Amino acid sequence: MKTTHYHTCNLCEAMCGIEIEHRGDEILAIRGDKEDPFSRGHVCPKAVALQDLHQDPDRLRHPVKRTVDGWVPISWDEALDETARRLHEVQERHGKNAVALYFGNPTAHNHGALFTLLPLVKALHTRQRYSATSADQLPHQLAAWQLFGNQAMFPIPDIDHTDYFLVIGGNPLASNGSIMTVPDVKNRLKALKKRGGKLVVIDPRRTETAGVASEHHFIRPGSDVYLLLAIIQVLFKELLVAPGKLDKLLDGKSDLQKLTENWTPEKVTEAVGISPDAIRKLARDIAVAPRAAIYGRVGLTTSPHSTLSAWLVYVLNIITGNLDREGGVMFTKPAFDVVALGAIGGEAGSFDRYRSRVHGYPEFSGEFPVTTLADEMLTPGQGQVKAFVTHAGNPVLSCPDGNKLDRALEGLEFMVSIDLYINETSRHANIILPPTGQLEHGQFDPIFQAVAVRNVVKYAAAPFAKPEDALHDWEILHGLATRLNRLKAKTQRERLQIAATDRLMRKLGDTGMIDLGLRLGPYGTGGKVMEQLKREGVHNLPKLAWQLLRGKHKGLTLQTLKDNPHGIDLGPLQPALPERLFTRDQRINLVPALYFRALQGLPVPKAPKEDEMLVIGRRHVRSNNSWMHNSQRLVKGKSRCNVMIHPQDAERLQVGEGDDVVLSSDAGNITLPVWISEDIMPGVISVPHGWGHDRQGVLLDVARRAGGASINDVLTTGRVESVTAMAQLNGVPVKVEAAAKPTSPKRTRTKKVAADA
Ligand SMILES: Nc1nc2c(c(=O)[nH]1)N[C@H]1C(S)=C(S)[C@@H](COP(=O)(O)OP(=O)(O)OC[C@H]3O[C@@H](n4cnc5c(=O)[nH]c(N)nc54)[C@H](O)[C@@H]3O)O[C@H]1N2
Ligand SMILES: Nc1nc2c(c(=O)[nH]1)N[C@H]1C(S)=C(S)[C@@H](COP(=O)(O)OP(=O)(O)OC[C@H]3O[C@@H](n4cnc5c(=O)[nH]c(N)nc54)[C@H](O)[C@@H]3O)O[C@H]1N2
Ligand code: SF4
Ligand SMILES: [Mo]
Repeated sequence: MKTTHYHTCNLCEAMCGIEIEHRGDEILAIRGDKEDPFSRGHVCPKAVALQDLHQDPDRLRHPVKRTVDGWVPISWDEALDETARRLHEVQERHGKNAVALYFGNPTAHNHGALFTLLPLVKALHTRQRYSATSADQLPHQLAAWQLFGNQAMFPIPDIDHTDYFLVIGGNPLASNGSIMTVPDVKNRLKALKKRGGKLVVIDPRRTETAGVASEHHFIRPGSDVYLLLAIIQVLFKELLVAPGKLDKLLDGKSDLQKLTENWTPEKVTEAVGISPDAIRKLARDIAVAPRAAIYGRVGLTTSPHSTLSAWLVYVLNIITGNLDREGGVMFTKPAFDVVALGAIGGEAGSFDRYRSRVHGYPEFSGEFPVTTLADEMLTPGQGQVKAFVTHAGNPVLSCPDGNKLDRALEGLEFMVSIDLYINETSRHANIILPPTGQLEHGQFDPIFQAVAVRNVVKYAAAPFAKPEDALHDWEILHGLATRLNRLKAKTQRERLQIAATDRLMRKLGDTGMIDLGLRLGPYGTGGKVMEQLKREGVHNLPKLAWQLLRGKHKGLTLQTLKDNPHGIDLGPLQPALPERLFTRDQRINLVPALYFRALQGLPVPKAPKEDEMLVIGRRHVRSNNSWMHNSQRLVKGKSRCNVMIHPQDAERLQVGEGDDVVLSSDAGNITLPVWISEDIMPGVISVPHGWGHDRQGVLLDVARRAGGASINDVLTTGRVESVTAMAQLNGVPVKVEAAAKPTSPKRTRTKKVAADA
């Protein structure tokens, strides 16, 4: 019998509703769910590839252990027991910080993992914590914490109502939006233009988004900070600063004026590559637009000066009165309030409480930047990392200097990966713990609902039953945490407490935790309990949880979501200040001390060197970071992993369309074909990341054959942002040369491993 199941795609941040038609275990079709009030039937090509992921013969279905005879299947009990025991042994022998943890991007798309990662973090109690954050949105979180008192309090563009949308370093038409959950972004942008609004894109490449924009400006990679400073300078100079109702909440306006007064358009124009007239026009257009939203994303947060740039984007919204107003940038009122719950759990934000062992890099939110991960493993001495846990991450392809990390992982005493595949990173593991696949678990998006362009909430039950002998991510993480805690427990009391927590978690399950969060949230009726938690902290949560879940409840609960399988629209974003501010005085200091210092240390920009080539990244709608490349229907055709280059540069290098070039740096080199196009600035090349699956031992049959190479084999860990030491992945100089022409008629791709020490 044919059945239709409504679900949510969790591959990117857009949360598209999907409709899965199946007969038993056989998937017949995956389509957009037209009745999903938020995504309105929109999907991208990746949604259909969920079927490939579900059926992929390379996807692991049971735990495996690496032995001299290769990978062998083992039971869950054996796998979890051995993993916990070996991690515990390493910590006993070498100290707590000898175990490092890395959480990757899909962790954020998995509610079960989000609910259970902190207990594992607590059980291991190591300072060696890492995640994709420091290769991604860290500067946004830092700015949100510094300005609004909570690292999860992101201002979200009110794209459906704005009159002027300025996108700096984001390409939502390919990425489908980020820290701005916005399914069907293309039609929303069309609607913006139709109502007379303007879309303006600032990007070193004429992107897909730039292609539908009213205006596009090429910008020299890494120079956004100078553009933003000059825009703010013009606003002050021309008396266009107008925070409106926010004015009474602001401190530091005159500091900002003083700090920016010398950054004139004339001073920055050469470095930025935008004329002083155009910069002035940008400033005036923002100021006169009835409602404007200024948005910066990955191109801005992973390039030089990302700390300052991310902060200045928020500042620009504030001083033009666009924060917290309709059509500007606004805060969500999420049904599952991760922002408030995070603050109660002590996770509002932190910076530089302690520093990393090898390079002395500052901690951010309990994590070190990925730029020091390999060195913490390779550098001998007290505190050297000897064991590693990865969850839903592939740092060998996603972090700078993949070859160095490869070498570092080789030298570990023990490694475990909680992952679906044997890929570039997990091939180094001793044990791999594979969770259920995307269509075998329920889907709820506490993070992405909290950054969506409307207030929405949805829970989708699993389309397919959990296979026998499979575990969900949350069960694996919880299982490990429980075992580690048992090994550490010294008293009978501690052991009893661990058993009680274990019982509670199993009884609640992931859905119980969702239900609890909803009841505590602003549409639930657990407001009093929430207040109690705020006063007393989380230690009382288990007791309160039971009271709340048992009690009668009139507000929004999990049952409400089950009764509405397409999701619920809770309305457009609404003004929320000052009540929503988490700062102690419920005010916004425009220039917190760390930005004051960073701005004073900002070097005067230099004109670009003539023969220097800066590399930037590129996302494609048919790809997803370093994975989903094992789907034939997504990777088919000519490899999209190529070097986009301007005709002028191609001529100088004497390369023609499709010819190979060698990209090199101190870290290593890769060889890729060129794609010559006027859609990129001269002096800039664009290369997608996450490719090159031909490393030895990778068990991804389709991906292996898909070609390409990893740009992160050329990017170095040494190039870090000066405040946070986070990775620089965009606007990085690399050497580009024509590859020696092959002597045989068939061109073969060469790929040398870095020879650095
Ligand atoms: N040069 C360059 N580098 C970049 C970027 C760039 O633009 N340029 N972008 C950066 C950004 S923004 C990010 S977020 C990072 C991403 O970097 P990572 O998070 O390290 O890597 P991903 O490619 O997302 O790999 C996800 C892994 O999770 C596994 N997986 C998928 N779903 C699940 C699941 O439900 N559970 C579990 N347990 N595992 C799962 C996949 O098999 C895969 O191994 O890359 C960064 N690296
Ligand atoms: N299809 C697809 N969707 C994805 C992903 C994916 O891999 N594939 N990854 C997901 C993830 S993890 C994330 S974080 C989001 C990212 O979402 P986006 O930020 O929208 O990602 P990108 O498409 O990489 O857009 C970054 C843009 O910045 C530009 N850029 C590079 N350097 C600079 C610079 O110095 N200044 C300026 N102004 N622009 C610059 C690049 O040319 C590029 O167009 O996408 C998510 N969605
Ligand atoms: S845009 Fe594509 S990948 Fe992203 S949620 Fe929608 S269907 Fe999934
Ligand atoms: Mo990301």
